[in-house]
Amino acid sequence: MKKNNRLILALDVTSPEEALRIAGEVSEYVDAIKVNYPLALSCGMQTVSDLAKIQDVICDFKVADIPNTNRLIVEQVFGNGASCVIVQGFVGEDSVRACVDAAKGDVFVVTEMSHPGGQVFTGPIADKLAQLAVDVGASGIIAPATRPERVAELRKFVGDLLILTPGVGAQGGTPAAPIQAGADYIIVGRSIYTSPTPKETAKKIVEEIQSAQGYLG
Ligand code: NUP
Repeated sequence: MKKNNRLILALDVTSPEEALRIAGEVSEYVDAIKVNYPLALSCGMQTVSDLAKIQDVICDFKVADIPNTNRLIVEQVFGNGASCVIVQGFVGEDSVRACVDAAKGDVFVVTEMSHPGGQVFTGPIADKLAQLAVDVGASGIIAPATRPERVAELRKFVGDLLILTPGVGAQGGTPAAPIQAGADYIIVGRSIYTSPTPKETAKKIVEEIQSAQGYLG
């Protein structure tokens, strides 16, 4: 996955035409497109394959099953042209390792989730989930942009693995804070795809990321 803008679009729309239009509009400002169940279930995996012709696609399927089922899911993800998959770590090392073994690209492990409920169950085990990501050879983790201090803490566990941070905009996080806390990318959905001018909004977010990087020196 390239690292030009440090912005990943969460494309949680439910029409193929809208998905392809927005993806095309913002393509120069994003490094990858993250698809989740809303898009995959409404548009089908053909749209995922179509998007993969425009950008690297991350399938945010939060894969969370026994090792064999995880392997079967991950094979479908990469067979349809995606370059990355997001998986849950709480199902245990064997299940996550099955994803890493089956992947033809990057695997990211969810740690503490960005919403308020994420602090209840995922928060207390997030450090272990980050360590698990390192142990199985994952490419990186998902950490909460809504709690930049947690991003900084989780960085200590993952070394130079990638940290992707959702929760910017609609969930209250800012583009700058997670980057200053050590995130490699921010993930933004609603703020961009519900904007009347998605391209302008994405450009503005990238400018904020660049200012934050400047601040880091
Ligand atoms: O902890 C997480 N928080 C989160 O919001 C892990 C995620 N994968 N996500 C996803 O990021 C969420 O499912 C959605 O697709 C995206 C954030 O979208 P938005 O809040 O910017 O609209």
